[in-house]
Amino acid sequence: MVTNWDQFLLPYQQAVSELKVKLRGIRKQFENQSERPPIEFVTGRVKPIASIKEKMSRRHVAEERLEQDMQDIAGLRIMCQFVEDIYQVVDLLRRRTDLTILEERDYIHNEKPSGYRSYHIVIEYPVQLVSGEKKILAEIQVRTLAMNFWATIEHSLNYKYQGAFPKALSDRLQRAAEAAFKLDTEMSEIREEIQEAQQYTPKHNDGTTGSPARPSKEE
Ligand code: 0O2
Ligand code: 0O2
Repeated sequence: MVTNWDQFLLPYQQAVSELKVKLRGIRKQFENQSERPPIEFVTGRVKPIASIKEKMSRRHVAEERLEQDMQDIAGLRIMCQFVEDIYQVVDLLRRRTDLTILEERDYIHNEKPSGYRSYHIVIEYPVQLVSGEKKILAEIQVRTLAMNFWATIEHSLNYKYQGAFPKALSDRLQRAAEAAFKLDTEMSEIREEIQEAQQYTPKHNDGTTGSPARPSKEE
């Protein structure tokens, strides 16, 4: 029985704060090396008590199983520009020694029936408390800006309908999710074409790129 929620949630708050710093640090490291970071921005939250209780009753989670069975009390979100960045971020996370990945769910290539896409990672993360080390579960959602755009709006609309959209609306939302994914694909293709073009653009002696200037008629 959770008698003191503030005390119960304290390690989760610490984990979210620490992980936000660490994940934002990845972006900083790329920037310092003048490389385009695969991370656009990071957000994080501890699940509100009301949402924890609602999910406990919906998923039949007993209070004494809360720590093991509710994986997203601590939640982090990593937003990326391109779909490829998501898999680069996942690789970076797999190589870290300060967290252990327990589960990975690829809802990008296996989108949810709603149309939802993201890459979910459940981690075990050790927080250092005065009483000693405590390992807690946290969920990291990695998604593109377009996936985030769709999920944020769908989530707020869903709230109004309490999860039960009329069929016509859920069909439209599903189509909107496909449109967002097409946008992601198109952006990746544009980026690839630009990269290829840059690869074949001759470099001038002064280090600038671009087609050589046409000789003027006088020359
Ligand atoms: P900046 O300079 O404001 O961008 P905190 O723990 O205080 O750092 P907080 O208040 O808990 O952060 O908020 P949260 O929800 O964890 O993260 C919000 C961060 O995400 C902020 O960055 C926002 O600027 C950033 N953010 C939100 N939406 C977007 C977006 O559409 N694009 C971009 N690029 N960033 C966004 P910071 O770190 O506070 O810094
Ligand atoms: P929040 O904090 O409001 O975002 P379940 O929670 O039972 O649906 P499960 O198996 O525990 O599912 O985890 P899953 O499906 O890997 O991840 C659940 C989380 O993914 C949700 O958290 C959402 O953040 C996000 N999500 C999943 N499906 C959808 C969807 O159709 N639309 C949107 N907008 N988000 C989705 P919560 O619990 O809703 O919490």
